[in-house]
Amino acid sequence: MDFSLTKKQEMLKKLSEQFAVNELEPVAAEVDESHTFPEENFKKMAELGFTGIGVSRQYGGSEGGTLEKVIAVSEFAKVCMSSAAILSIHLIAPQAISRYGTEEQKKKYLPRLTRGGELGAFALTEPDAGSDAGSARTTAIFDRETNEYVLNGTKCFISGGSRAGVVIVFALTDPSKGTRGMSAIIVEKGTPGFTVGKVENKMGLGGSETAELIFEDCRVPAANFLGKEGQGFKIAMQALDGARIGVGAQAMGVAEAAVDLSVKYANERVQFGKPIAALQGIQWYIADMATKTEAAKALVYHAAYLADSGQPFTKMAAMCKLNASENARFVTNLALQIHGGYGYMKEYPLERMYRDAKITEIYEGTSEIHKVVIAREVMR
Ligand code: COS
Repeated sequence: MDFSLTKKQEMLKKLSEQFAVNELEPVAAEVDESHTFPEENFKKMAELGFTGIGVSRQYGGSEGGTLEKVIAVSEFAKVCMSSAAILSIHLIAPQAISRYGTEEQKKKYLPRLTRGGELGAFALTEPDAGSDAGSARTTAIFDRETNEYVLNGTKCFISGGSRAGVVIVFALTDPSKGTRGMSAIIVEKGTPGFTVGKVENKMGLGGSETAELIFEDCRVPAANFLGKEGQGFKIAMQALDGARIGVGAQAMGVAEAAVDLSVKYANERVQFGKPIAALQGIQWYIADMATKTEAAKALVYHAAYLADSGQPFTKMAAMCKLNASENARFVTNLALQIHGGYGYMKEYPLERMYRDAKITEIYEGTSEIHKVVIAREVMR
């Protein structure tokens, strides 16, 4: 399989790298420490077209597909995991509207979510429906008289939920039908009955806000219905298949950076009269880290290739996410170890990378859920 990049993709990689180094890296530690959403940088992402990856130019998008997302997200993740997560998760909403939206919805929402700099969010998880997403209880009951859906329920752990202008909410339009009664609805910030609850204080990803969203008799016009009635769970699962490749890209990027930082440090750090790079113990660490990271990258690219060539990719998306996220934890842990006491200090990015890497094993589906998905696909 040929994973070499086209000229356009090479240019995107260069642009992503320059933007990451010039704009994201200088504020990465501060954004994390102060738990501040990098507002200015998100606007710049929109101006440069990153927020419109995978969306038609006709609606303000930048075209491209999964590989373009992988390129941008992994470059961002090398310096700022919060920014990588913000972009990766934001893209779920415009891409879902591109795929399932009516012409009217595309014209209304896509320009806002692409060049317009408005953040998108994806609201599936509930306090009692995490891994078991099919047990979500939020309802959206149709009111014939007003031609509106009335939403009631609470979503939690929603990335970007507190700032998003456009949220795709999954709710039961027919609670008697379980997952087949779930539908997807576009809800705009400011809709009466829609409020932001608790904003979480997390171990990592300080710059990417995570919030509770509360719907109390929140009336949404029927025109905001996304896809068909009862199609919501499938829309969510398909969106998650794509999103999981995005998490694979985050994990791949942070691991690549951890390898590079470790090589640099090992060459500079002198102990016992020579650089620690001369010690076989360190060389073996680096050899393992580099090999496993290359393997993670190959699976992420493979999953992106399948997605972009229109082939089934549920299994490979789960495999690449499971593998890259476990590798990100393994590699950032060893990188921190190689840096010793310095790695534990906030002056170095290692401790942040280690904390940020951990979430990739949990969000967009835990490692355990990915094993369920992979086993089902492999053993059918
Ligand atoms: N693409 C399209 N359709 C899918 C799908 C996929 N990847 N996965 C499942 N479906 C469909 C099934 O085909 C089934 O359709 P029918 O009703 O027509 O038979 C329906 O969805 C229900 O599927 P299933 O029976 O497999 O659902 P389960 O309740 O067993 O749940 C898992 C499946 C566990 C895989 C799902 O709940 C999941 O992914 N959980 C993790 C959720 C998650 O990632 N949360 C993070 C949220 S964002 S931070």
